[in-house]
Amino acid sequence: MKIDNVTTTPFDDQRPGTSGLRKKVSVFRQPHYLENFIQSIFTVLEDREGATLILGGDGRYHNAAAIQVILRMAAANGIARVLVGRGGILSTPAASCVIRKHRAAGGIILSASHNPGGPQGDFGVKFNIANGGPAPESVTEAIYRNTREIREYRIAAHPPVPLEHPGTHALGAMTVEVIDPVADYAELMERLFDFDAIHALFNSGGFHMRFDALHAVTGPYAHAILEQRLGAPPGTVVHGTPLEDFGGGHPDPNLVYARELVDALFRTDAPDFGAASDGDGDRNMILGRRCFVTPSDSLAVLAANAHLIPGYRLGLRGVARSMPTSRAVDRVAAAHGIDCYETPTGWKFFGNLLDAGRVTLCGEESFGTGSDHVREKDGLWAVLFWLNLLALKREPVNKLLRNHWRAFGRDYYTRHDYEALAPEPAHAMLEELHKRLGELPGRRYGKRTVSFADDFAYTDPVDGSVSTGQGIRIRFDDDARIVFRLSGTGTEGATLRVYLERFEPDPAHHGRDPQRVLAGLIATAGEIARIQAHTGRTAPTVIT
Ligand code: G16
Repeated sequence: MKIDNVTTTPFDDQRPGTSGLRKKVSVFRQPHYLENFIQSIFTVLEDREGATLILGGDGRYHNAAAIQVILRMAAANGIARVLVGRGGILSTPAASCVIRKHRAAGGIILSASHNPGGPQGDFGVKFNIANGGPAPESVTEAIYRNTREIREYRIAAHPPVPLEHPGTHALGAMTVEVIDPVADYAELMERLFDFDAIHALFNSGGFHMRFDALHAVTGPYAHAILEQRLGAPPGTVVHGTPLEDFGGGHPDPNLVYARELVDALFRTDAPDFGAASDGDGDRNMILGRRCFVTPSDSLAVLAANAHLIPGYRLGLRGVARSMPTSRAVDRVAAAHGIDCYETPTGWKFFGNLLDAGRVTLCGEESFGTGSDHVREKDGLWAVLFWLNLLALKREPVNKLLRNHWRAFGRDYYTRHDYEALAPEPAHAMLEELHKRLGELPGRRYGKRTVSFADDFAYTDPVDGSVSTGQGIRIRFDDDARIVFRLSGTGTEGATLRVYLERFEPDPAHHGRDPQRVLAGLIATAGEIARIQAHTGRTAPTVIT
């Protein structure tokens, strides 16, 4: 097999963000762009000679072409064996599962997650390490340094490897194994959850579910697990065929982009349970009949009930949440006497805590929940966890939630996103806020006084690494909280995220509309950060 050493020059925009390198498809299609980044991954992967690598993606536009390039580069860089999902498909949690099960040196996942796809949409490359989780910052920074210095990449001359059917192919000295993308993952789910109980729920005649795969990667997984194994009637999974452009939709499971599902769950003939996942299958949204469960509440409910689920019956070692996630899970942890960790946004920050056995469950407000079963957040896992709970409790989602709030209190919560802002004023706004942090405590806004303000910094308790500048936190005398940060996953301008929350202990006040309850705090956020003056925006683009 002929191997070419191709001369190249560095690109200056290949620093991975919150979750891998995400850019417009047009950026990735520039000559050498993908190759430079992939070579930088292989260069950093020191034990690549003879190693096994996992490869797959969410099926979005450019997935198929990129996989062939990566296979040829893997062969040229001494990888011995690559396991690829059939058709180039692997959800992010399934990739994590396969990396762990097959003791691979790592995996490359092609996805821009919930960002739109298609020729005008986004593409992305994520690198996961041997524990199955996203590469930590030390590794992503090393990859980035390589992209700044790269002068040459290695690629084998070889025709495309057929990926449509399971089987084994030789690419020079390297073996390419095309695997069923669902099998290993489904087997793991069956070990964690009571499939018999969920099967009985689906066949009780009184329970109906709708799962919206948003034409993204979870379709094949949901069809196989919910309909074929668990006996949910055909048609339970909608939009279940992955499409390169996600059918023109935005594969983000939230109240705005999964509108069709939300509408279906709020109709008079609504199903009992609704759920959706995102482009690459790691996010989840949970709905009951006329009821939306915030991701922060979902994490708290799962933590409070984990001991009822077979895979977690010994209890939880601890829990973790990203800093902007509401403190609902903290209350469960306190009641159960277990540790609760607050980490920066980004699943990679949970990796060390999970590996060290300090936490079992973790989650984020950004529709991500997961556990130590893999090292990624896991959309379908969260759905199965809820189904298992519903099968045991046999009560509506809204009742389960109300009972949870009665026991622990309710953290009213919302996130306001201002998308596609001009980057300069957005950064200037946060810099201004940063400079004023010292003067905020003691200041009065409406009926609240600021009690605390900082820019969140995190010291990893396992390896001692420090991550600074992770978001501005402002707390008030009534324990209400506002967090400001810029998204690390957008590809168009800057996105400001404003996270708002307030605790309500009294069950008599648990049935209110969060936007109303938080209206005063929302106004205060606009005032403190001078959002309109800096951005010209009078309202957020997305409210969840
Ligand atoms: C990624 C990360 C998450 C993060 C989310 C939002 O999710 O894995 O940890 O919470 O982005 O990040 P940001 O607020 O910086 O946009 P995904 O599903 O896009 O991989």
